[in-house]
Amino acid sequence: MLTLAIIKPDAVHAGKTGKILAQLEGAGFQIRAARLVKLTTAQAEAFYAVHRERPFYRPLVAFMTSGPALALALEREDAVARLREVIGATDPAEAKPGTVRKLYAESKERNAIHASDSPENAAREVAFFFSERELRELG
Ligand code: FUP
Repeated sequence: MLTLAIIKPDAVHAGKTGKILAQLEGAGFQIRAARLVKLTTAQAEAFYAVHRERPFYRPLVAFMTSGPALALALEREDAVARLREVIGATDPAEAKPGTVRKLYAESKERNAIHASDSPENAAREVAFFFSERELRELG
């Protein structure tokens, strides 16, 4: 099963990409596709459309377009639930010790990593970044 992760602009800028990738691989995830992206405003708006009525939507879009981010299609058994465990709570202050967000997130707004929150969203989000063809050719 595949899920989508994004190492967000705060973590890429801070030089944490390698450590986070090592942690994900150590947790049993295989990288099936990866691309460094600088999201456009339209892409970030579409990706986070579910949050468009929330007060944090505009700042979230601004942050996600502020610099390069690393999109990843990750595979393992029970990938969606297991990746959510590995990344920790949205707010690093509430994240469990050893989770990616506890270790690397600056704040609830600049929280180092995204992970799909359901199998349906994982399918949609993987397809947002990666074509069937590149997943098949790389896999
Ligand atoms: P998560 O699934 O843990 O990434 O959290 P959400 O889907 O609730 O939120 C998506 C993103 O919106 C978070 F990663 C960061 C941002 N956000 C805020 O900036 N403030 C909030 O109060 C909640 C979320």
